[in-house]
Amino acid sequence: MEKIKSVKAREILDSRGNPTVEVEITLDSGIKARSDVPSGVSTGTYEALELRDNDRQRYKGKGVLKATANVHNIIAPKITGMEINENLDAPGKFDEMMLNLDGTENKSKLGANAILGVSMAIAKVSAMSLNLPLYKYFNRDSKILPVPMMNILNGGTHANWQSTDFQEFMIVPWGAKNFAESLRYGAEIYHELKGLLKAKNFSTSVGDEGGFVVNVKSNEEPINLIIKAIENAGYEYYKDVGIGLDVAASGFYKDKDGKYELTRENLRLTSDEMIEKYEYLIKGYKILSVEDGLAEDDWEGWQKMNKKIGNKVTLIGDDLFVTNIERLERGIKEKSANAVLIKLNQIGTVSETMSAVNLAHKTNWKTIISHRSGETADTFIADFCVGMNIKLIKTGAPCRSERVEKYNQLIRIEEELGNKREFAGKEAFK
Ligand code: 2PG
Ligand code: MG
Repeated sequence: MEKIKSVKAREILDSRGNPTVEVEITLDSGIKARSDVPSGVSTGTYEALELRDNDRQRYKGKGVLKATANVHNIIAPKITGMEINENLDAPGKFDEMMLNLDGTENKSKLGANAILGVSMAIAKVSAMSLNLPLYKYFNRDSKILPVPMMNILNGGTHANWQSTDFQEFMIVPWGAKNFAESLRYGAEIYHELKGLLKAKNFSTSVGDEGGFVVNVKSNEEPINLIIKAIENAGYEYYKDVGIGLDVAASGFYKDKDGKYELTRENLRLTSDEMIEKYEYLIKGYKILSVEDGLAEDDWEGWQKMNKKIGNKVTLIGDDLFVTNIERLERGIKEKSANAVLIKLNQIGTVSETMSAVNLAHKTNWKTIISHRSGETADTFIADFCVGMNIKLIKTGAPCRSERVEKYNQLIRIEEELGNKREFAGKEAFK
């Protein structure tokens, strides 16, 4: 049985040039693994706490030296010397210990960034000590490759509000025959879109997730541009490639009067009017999914929305559920949505994330694994996705290495699985 020899944390940079936590764990045998923690900007209020130093002298207060110190001074002394289990509850045992050390509701004592860095690194060294690829560590029979949801037009905070109010316009190449092909469809369409934007004198600079930042007049215009790009690339809209949206409505919901403010369209809408807008878009464009169509506290609105359009579209809760099992249980009970976005750093441990995924699957809800807008080169989510039988992944445009590297890892996994592999394809939305 292998033991943990050392635990080291360091402050590194994420894709936005902000500090984040990296954890490196070494076993007695010399096996070593590193994990990097991502960071969002359109974060949900109910996410676990990302501990920042708030020292204005460094990185405008965004340093993470308190979090790395917590790994060194509080977590490392407890887990150094502990045995890595030879079975799947390895992250569970360590996660439970860290939850006890932290003792708060939202991981505010140690920081979810400190805890998650350790939790992911434990999973990685455990897999390595068993001589398994990470995806097989979560399930030795895993074989399903997800459909990528590629965010090729960035809005909201990811584009500093210089583009649409809706945050993400994603192409979904669900008609491809395997993962590598779906990625090829996506990349070809991305380049077609670039040409189209250029021809129309739009900017082709990109936002935080590698999608274009386009100064359009409405939140509908990008849909038409993207459909044109899909057709220009030689694909049939919907049959080969569909569209999914992340509205990220909490970002433009105004608490004072309970209205959703769509600056691009000069509109202030109620929940009901937002739902009507989605009905119109779904009818006109056969949109496949709408994420965070309403704000994170608008439980009543979500219930209405799901009742009205939940049978026609995948309704994904991101800020609403924050990968938190209690919020997810409430959503299931109230029939608020039919899918949940999964982000490890929203909850802060691998095992709690696994519980959220398992609960969703048991309830027949769809799950979508997601990157954060601030990312690193860590490809943990690609393996986690396959290992947990998650059939959809969103990890940005086919542009910017921190996004593309996750897709590339899935190409490697697909190749390694050989004949055993299956591509989720259209089943992913059933
Ligand atoms: C989202 C995410 C990722 P952020 O809203 O789904 O695309 O954005 O990481 O900024 O919360
Ligand atoms: Mg979202």
